[in-house]
Amino acid sequence: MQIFHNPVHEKHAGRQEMFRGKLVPCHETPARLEYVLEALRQRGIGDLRAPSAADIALIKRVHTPRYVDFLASAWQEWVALDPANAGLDVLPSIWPVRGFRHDVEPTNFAARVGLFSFDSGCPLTAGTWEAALAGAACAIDAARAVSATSGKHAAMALTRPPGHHAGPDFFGGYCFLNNAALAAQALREAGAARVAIVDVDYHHGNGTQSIFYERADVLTVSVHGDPTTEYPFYLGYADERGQGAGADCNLNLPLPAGTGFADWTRALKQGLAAVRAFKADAVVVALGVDTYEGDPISRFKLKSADYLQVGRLLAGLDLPAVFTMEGGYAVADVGTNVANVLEGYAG
Ligand code: Q9C
Ligand code: ZN
Repeated sequence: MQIFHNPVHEKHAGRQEMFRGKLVPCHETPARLEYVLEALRQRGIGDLRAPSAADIALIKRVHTPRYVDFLASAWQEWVALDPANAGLDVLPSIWPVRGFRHDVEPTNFAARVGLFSFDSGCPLTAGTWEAALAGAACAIDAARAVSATSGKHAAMALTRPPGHHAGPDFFGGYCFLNNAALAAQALREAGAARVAIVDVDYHHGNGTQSIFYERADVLTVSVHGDPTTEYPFYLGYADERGQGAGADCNLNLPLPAGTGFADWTRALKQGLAAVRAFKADAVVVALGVDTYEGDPISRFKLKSADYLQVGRLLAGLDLPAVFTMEGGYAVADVGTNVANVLEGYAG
């Protein structure tokens, strides 16, 4: 399996996130990916590839051009406001809600940050754009690597920062560019008529859902913590089924906090049945392992050995597959859990 590794992911290193009323050290750290690399190396899984240059034009067909341009220049703008800002991260602090205008970009920097984000747990740092862009390139390259194949054949993009909370024109939830959506778009443009995205991260893939909500060519499936109690709260309910041409092309499978592997697997199988019914030509797996029992910010109860079975179930689709790396914050166990998925997948 080709593994596309973003060599500059470590340049995205947030200092603090707003969490339960306090600024706390970021949960989404460079160490997470180092544990994945080490686990893959130890088990001899996959061959590592560096990504090519990111296809910005493709990125601007998934995200709005004005959002991409904002991300590309945000850090420079921040430091230009005050040279001392170079020692601080950008943290969003103000947002437009119902009734506010979204079509006018304020000149004020903080106001523009709020226009393009949805939470204060997602610091934008000096290296965020470079890391996000290289991660996106990994996802696009992984898609292109499997696009000429059929049947079970996979590539993985080791994406940091993760992507599934990033929408058409907003960041949040530790995500800036939606790597899974970019992989799906790349698969479509390489000839797959129908692509499915299966999001197994603990949190609802709100960004991915929003990007494809009115499209019939990409099925989005997400198994996640019930948004009535779990982040991102404002999206991810079962009655969100897609709209317009995209009607019935979105499937949300929310589960209560505390759900264990047996019930989680039943939901995943329902999601995989939808992928088969959709007659997808390829699948993107948004692979978060924050469903793990030891995850510090999530509340499902999967055990490390369960991830082998997750991989086997995904392999049962018998489709070309692109894995993107999403959440998982029990840092020392993230490598084992990701490697178990890939090992189970490879059979
Ligand atoms: N009080 C991903 O797994 N913070 N993002 C939750 C709860 C946001 C998780 C705060 C969690 C985002 C990719
Ligand atoms: Zn998550």
